[in-house]
Order: sequence, then C-alpha cells, then structure tokens
Amino acid sequence: MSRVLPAETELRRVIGDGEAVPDGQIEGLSFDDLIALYRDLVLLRTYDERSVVYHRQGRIGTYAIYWGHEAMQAGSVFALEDRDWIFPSYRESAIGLLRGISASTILGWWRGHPSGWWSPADFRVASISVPIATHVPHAVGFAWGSKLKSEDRVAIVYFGDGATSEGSFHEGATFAGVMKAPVVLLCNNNQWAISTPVSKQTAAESLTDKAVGYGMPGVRVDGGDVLAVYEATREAVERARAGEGPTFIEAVTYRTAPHGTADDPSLYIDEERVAEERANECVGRYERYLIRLGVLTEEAAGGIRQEALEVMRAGIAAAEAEPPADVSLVFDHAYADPPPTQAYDLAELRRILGG
Ligand SMILES: Cc1ncc(C[n+]2csc(CCOP(=O)(O)OP(=O)(O)O)c2C)c(N)n1
Ligand SMILES: [Mg+2]
Repeated sequence: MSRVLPAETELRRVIGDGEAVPDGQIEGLSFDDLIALYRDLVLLRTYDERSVVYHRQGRIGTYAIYWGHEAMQAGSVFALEDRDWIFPSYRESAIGLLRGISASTILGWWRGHPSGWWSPADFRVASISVPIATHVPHAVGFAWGSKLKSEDRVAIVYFGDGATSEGSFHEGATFAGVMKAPVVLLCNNNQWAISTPVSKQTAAESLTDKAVGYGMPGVRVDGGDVLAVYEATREAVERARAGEGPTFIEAVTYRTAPHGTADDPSLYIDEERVAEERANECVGRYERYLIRLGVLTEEAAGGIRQEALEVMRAGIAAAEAEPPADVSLVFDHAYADPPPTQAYDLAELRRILGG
C-alpha cells in the first residue's frame, strides 16, 4: 500500500499587510527576479483590463475575465523552466504572454480569427481548453510521456474549483498519482463555477482534501500572494523533477468580476465580499510589498504599466489589421470526405457574407 499523504490545509502566505502581518521573503529570488515578476503581473492585468474595454467596443468576442487571478498565474509560471509545458483553461487565456506569445495572437483567439492559433510546441503552451477539465488528462498524459522519454519536462495544468467535480479531473488525477507523472495540478479556487458556489461544488472541507485520495500531496496557498504561489509551485516542480510525482495546489482566490462578459453576477454575488477582495487585489498587494522592500518606486511602476499599455495598443492594432479569414475555413477541418452538398453550402455562405 502506498502511504496516504496528508493535505496541507493552512493557507500559505509570504506577503504581509504592511502592518501587523510581517513580510516574508523567498530564498533564491534576486531583485531583478522580483521586478520581472512584477512586470508579468502588470502585463497580465493590463491585458485583462484592456480586453474588457475591447469587448465593450465590439473589437473582441465574449471574454473570460481573470482580474484578481494574475498572481496565481504569474507566480506559478515563474517557477517553471522554459522547457516545461503549460496547459491553460480559458481563465488563463493570456498566460502565453509570459512565454512570448504576442498579444495580437491571443486577441486574435478571442476574435475567433485563425491568427489566434499557435503551435503549442513553439511556446510549450497547449491550446486553451474551454471544456472544463478535459485538458487535465492531456497534461497528465503529456507529462507521463515526457517521463517515459526521459525529457525532464514538467507539465502544469490550470483549472477551476468547478473542474474538480468533473470526471476528466478524476481520471487525470488518478492516472497522475498511479503513474507518478511529473505534473502540477493547479486549481484556481475562485469560489465560483459561474453561479455555483464552491460550497455546492463539494462537501469536502477544502479542495486539497481531494489530493489525499489520489495519493499526492495537496498544498493550499493564498492565490493572491504571488510569492506564496511561486514557492508552492517551485516545490511541486522540484518534486516532479525528482521523480516523486504530481502535486495538487489549491490557489485560493475570489472571483470579483463576472464569470465572463456575458454574465450578470448581481443575481448571485455578495457585493460586500467583492468590494473587500478588490481592495486587497494581488497586483497592488505585490506592488506595495516591493515598495516596502525598496525594490520598486512609484515612478518605475508607472513606467512598467505604460509599457504594458503599449503592448496592448500594438496588439489590438495588429489583430485588427489581419485580413478576414476565408469563410471556407468553417468547413476545412470538418470533414475527411466532404458531402456533395458542401460546395453549395460554401457558395451560399460566400453569397451571404460576400467573402
Ligand atoms: C465540460 C463542460 N461542461 C460545462 C461547461 C460550461 N461551463 C463553462 S465555465 C463553467 C464553470 C467552471 O467553473 P470553474 O471550474 O470553477 O472555473 P472558473 O470559470 O471559475 O475559472 C461551466 C460549467 C463547459 N465549458 N465544459
Ligand atoms: Mg471557479
């Protein structure tokens, strides 16, 4: 029998509050690293805020807002090596920015344009999974395959609290535990699956409790604390590389924005809690930490925000400069043997759209 590993249910934190709670520090991170991490956070935040504006202006389609979830994304990616693979859900749609995917590519994805596709191998970022949890077995299979090929690659897969109720999560986590796959299962517990609160998602006390059943350690971390997420992921990655198998990380956040631009959360959300969580949002928390540490000035922070805005301006301009896709693309990958009616359907589509 394998030993049952106890889940760690205490919330890990590193960043203090500038008053009663003291700041911690992470060994092995230089001042340059700390600033690089801030840059990543600001880029993700700017992407998200601009995307909501672009959506309102009709320049991108429905968009899944991740405001307040930047720390769990940037902190975890910072703990990876470049050769490690990222498997994002729609909530981490822009995580590829941290791997060099251009803003215009990701904006193109949200515009439903083929310029939004990329080759996963080029960036070690798999395609964005919109179906809930179906990419968990993909990440686990990828990690196991890498292990068999002695490639020394770790996979990290991002999913939500709601995803932990899905069969695909169970299948992936079971497989990961049994095969000791070098994978990090990173659950962004933002307490909601659209309008379903986590209390209706599971009767378990914490999502980390689930890890025990799969024979892997579970770590519970403040998902708004970029350094705590970084440290927890670094440990999980080290375990994976050492052949010790998967880790489940529960990053506890709170969804203060609508589920997506098509959602009206006023019907179910607790407004007071939203205001409280927004006041303690992760980018500002880290910014204040760096200023207390003397690593960042208000002026330097302003410059970094400005750079990120420029990236977004150039990104949307490039995405909009793409010529419209040929309408035949709708059918191109649908049939191995197109039915005889397809030529007629395509001609009809061209007539209607003028393409
Ligand atoms: C397999 C599948 N079932 C249902 C949906 C519809 N759906 C979209 S988002 C969502 C909620 C997911 O919640 P959670 O896993 O907590 O992720 P979050 O949106 O909070 O990041 C659901 C049920 C889907 N996309 N895929
Ligand atoms: Mg959720």
